[in-house]
Amino acid sequence: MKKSVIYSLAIGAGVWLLSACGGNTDTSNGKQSETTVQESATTDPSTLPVKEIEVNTTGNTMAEMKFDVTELHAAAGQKVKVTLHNKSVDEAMQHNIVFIKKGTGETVGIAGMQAGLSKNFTPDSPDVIAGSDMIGPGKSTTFEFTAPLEKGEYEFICTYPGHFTIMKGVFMVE
Ligand SMILES: [Cu+2]
Repeated sequence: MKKSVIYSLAIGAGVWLLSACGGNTDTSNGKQSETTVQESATTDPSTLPVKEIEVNTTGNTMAEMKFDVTELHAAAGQKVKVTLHNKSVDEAMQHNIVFIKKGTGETVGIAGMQAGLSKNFTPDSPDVIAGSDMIGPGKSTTFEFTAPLEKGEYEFICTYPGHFTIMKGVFMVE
């Protein structure tokens, strides 16, 4: 198990390095990034501290509603504890936070509508990494999940019908 984890981390690092070398849009310092990748590749994710993330939702209309963050981070394989606070006062503002594979927001959002409220509008799908309960104004909810072992860019959305096109952000696994 441990061996395969390290193997997949090494693959991930290799892919990342290739793209870092090939990409000329990346303005970060290449040397520094390589060091970071090497450190991560030799770190057993189970020894990492739990990453605690607090996210607020704000706004009282479809036009205003949003997450108060646009980008979240975790290390590959790290345990993540997410607390979502719904800061709205309008009863129509029901929200959750669902972590998904990049580019699957529309697919997950539409399948979520069919899944229904009893499933927090979150479908059983390989595109879904983890998600919270759906909560109303003034409520908070906490859940935990393990960040993917594969480094890269993921996304988070609210899967309440009509919200996933507006309420979304980037989840970077490093
Ligand atoms: Cu929402």
